[in-house]
Amino acid sequence: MEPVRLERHGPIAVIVVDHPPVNALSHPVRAGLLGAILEADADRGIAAIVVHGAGKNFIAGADIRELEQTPRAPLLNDVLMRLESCSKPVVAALHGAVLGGGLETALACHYRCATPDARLGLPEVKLGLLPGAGGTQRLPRLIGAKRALEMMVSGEPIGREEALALGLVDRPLPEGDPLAGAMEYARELVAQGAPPRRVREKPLPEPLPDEKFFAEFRRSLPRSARRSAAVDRIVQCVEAARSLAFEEGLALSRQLFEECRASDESAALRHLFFAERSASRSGGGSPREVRSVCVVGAGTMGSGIAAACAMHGLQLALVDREQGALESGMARLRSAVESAAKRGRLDEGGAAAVLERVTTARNLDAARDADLVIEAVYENLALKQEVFRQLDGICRPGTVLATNTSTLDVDAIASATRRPQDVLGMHFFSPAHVMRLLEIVRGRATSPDSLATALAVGKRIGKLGVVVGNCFGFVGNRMLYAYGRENQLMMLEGVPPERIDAVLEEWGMAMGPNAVGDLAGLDVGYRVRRERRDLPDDPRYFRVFDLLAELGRYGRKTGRGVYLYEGEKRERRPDPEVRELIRAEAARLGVAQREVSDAEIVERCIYALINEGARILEEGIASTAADIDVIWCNGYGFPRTRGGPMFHADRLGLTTVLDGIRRFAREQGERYWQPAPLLVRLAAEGKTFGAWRRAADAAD
Ligand code: 3H9
Repeated sequence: MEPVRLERHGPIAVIVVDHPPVNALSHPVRAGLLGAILEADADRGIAAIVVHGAGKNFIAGADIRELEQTPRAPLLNDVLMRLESCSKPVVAALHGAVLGGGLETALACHYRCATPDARLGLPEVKLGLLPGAGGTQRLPRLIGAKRALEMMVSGEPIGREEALALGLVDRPLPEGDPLAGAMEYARELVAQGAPPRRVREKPLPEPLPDEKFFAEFRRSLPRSARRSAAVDRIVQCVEAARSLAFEEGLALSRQLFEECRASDESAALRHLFFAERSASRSGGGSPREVRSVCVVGAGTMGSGIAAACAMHGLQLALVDREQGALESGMARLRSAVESAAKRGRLDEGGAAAVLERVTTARNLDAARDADLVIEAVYENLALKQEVFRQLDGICRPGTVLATNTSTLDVDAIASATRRPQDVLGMHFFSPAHVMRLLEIVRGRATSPDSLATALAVGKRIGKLGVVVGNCFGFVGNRMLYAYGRENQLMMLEGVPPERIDAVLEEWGMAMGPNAVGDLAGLDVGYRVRRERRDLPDDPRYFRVFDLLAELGRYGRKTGRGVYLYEGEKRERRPDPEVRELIRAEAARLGVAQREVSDAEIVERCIYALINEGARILEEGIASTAADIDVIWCNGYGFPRTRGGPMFHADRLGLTTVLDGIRRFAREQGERYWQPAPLLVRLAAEGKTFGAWRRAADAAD
């Protein structure tokens, strides 16, 4: 079927964009649109034109897959210039997603009407792009430079009511399909003799932004936005809208768009766009229906998970043996729900409706009616096995039993039941009601349906679920150990912890490894390491964190860890005493002090991460390199503009990474610097992690 068709309803022409799933503006759509515009404009029997998107959305923007190639004519800019030039009124019938090139299309129409579900935005910046089809020139002319800049720099869409208030939408339509209302609007316009109204002919509204305005706007940007080349170019384009004629501003924005499109930043963000969507696919299983969830353990994690479930419409039972724990868990849950309500994040009914869905119990019998149980008790294998043994006796057949363990063997936990096919891991990240990442751990016997159920629940509660295999640390924490190891060794070699953090933060990590350690609590990792039997026999291994934990310096919560946290704001401050402690420990262990360059700090941490990622990939713990990228960008603060560790490695070239690892092996010894066999093979073959599939998967 043609992706664009022209329908005639008496004197009203309707151009229908019908290109599932989201009416993206791929080449055939642009060509179809142009053809339909020319035909409708030339037809004397047509008095007005409506542009409509079939399905649930108007148009969700350019086709992101096509952005990999040089664009083919007709370019969207040219199509929209022609649309705007139409000699009869053109009405945009807005509903659902009106995003990116979709909003730019609406801006080139002469009148805009919208149903209440319309979401209007220019999210290009999230893909490292700027609105390249006139959005940077038309939006400021319509709603003013300040609001236009805010929308383009944040990339966040606005709702219909705000769009009406801003003059971005002219007429509200009732709920449902917008087409009838839009045609009605078009007929009225014809009856009134309303002329075509072209945004490009409007001057920028007063007060005109001056140089000072733009300088201040740039200064007010958060650090991450100031580093983004796309943001910088968006501001340049709006400056051009102020000082240049429309056509010149448009030409400049097109040129800057092309620069963005060709940038590494945009390639990385586009990679993540698709990686995040494919990570959450079920891989063949059918999800079971889940209406009620039972969370066992009302500690920090348990109450956070419970809050996430209840806030997203699930019936929730929170269970803890201890009355005190149950009460403090409920207090945390309530405060999470209330703060979400304050920020307008809850649907109808607000906090009261959410809390009504929550019950508490001291006894596991409360799990009897649950469709899914998530266990979040203390991290101890025997305890968890006992909980699962009991659940096995209590729960209905088919209930999915999940453990929130971050370190224990999911198969060992499943073995306590007679239904290992229904057991899996759901590894949430703290705070569980905020962090998006969810590692879903596939045990040896876990069925595809159980996995699909966990993925579906994850999606429902706003999480990004990624299925991973069962091993110590799964994907995220196992790689974190490799990355953290180099941080620890460099501290012993004499690099101050604050310098390592500063260098890695400058490189793009949201937080350096030492600040992260303090935030998570140095005692947490310390306890985990005491339980492990597989650690290298190396007195230097995580010695600095262990030493600080032994001294009761647990991090933020004790006011001192690697850093000091004093004063009202409790901001991190380097502690000279820690430097001394590390120096003395290095001397005791006989670690020579040496100069380490900024480049070495980055390469040792990041190459260690990549090398471990390559092993994880080859072992099948992660299904694809893209899954690893999704995990590290969403759970560990890896810079999205670098696309994740495996994408970054592919961009650097695997030979470069391998050469670096071999150099470190020569300089530091081979103990930690054995290149992963997959890395060696792919580098030799000139291939990438991104394109690699295990033989069994490739044959599917
Ligand atoms: C742009 O417009 C540049 C312009 O300035 C023009 C310059 C010349 N392209 O998210 P979902 C696919 S840049 C291709 O799961 P939802 C998506 O991959 C663009 N494919 O559904 C998925 O496929 P699959 C600016 C796209 O209901 C399926 O559609 N626009 C695109 O949760 C369903 O997606 C944006 O950045 C696309 N543009 O959310 C908007 N969009 O099933 C990006 C979606 O095979 N899109 N797909 O995995 C979104 O924000 C959400 O997808 C949307 C729907 C809200 C529309």
